[in-house]
Amino acid sequence: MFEPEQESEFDVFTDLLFNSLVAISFLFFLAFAMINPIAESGKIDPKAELLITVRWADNNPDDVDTYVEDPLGNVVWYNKREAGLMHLDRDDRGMFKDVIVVNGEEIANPLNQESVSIRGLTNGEYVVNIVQYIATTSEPLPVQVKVEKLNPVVKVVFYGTIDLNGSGDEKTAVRFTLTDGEVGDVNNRPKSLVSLTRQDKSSDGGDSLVIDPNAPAPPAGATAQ
Ligand SMILES: [Ca+2]
Ligand SMILES: [Ca+2]
Repeated sequence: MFEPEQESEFDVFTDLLFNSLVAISFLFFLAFAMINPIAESGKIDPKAELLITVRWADNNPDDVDTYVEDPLGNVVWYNKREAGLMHLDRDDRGMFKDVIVVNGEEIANPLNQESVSIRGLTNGEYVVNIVQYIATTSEPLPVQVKVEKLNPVVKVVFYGTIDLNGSGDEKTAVRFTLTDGEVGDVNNRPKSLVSLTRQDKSSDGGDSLVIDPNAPAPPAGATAQ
């Protein structure tokens, strides 16, 4: 006569087991739904004439910043993401599981990459600098820098790896000159863009370079020991 009650307990157990499996399956589905778009993020078409890509190792917690100066003296960087025809897509701060927004959706992203797109070509010299804002180790940080001219066909203007050596280290990755769409004088003669952005331009009538006076300098305490 106890048999029906035993069957009932068994049914409760199987129900719990089944529901747990459903819940776990749903969590797996959610996890894969969030992971899959990462592979797609490389297909974004920036609709630009020039594309500058700065990349360092996936999941590395170090923060690298990209600075680009155009021939008119505009400088784009994390505190001024639009300048002239240039646009910095975002300030990648190197933290694991940062997010990007693609088609309105936030995507978890181990990628460490900043890119600057330039909508139109201006005759004169462009300067591309990289700066290590935060170093978490004393090891040099290899940073890949790529400059592409996109139209009418993609042409790699520069591709190289530059080591950054600690918090505050600024390197000129590449300088190049455009003349009616033709690239020339590719070199890496050092030129500081950080010091340009920290200057007070109000005395010489400059407008586009005036920046927030509260712009943070590289944190002294962040230097690796
Ligand atoms: Ca950054
Ligand atoms: Ca990142």
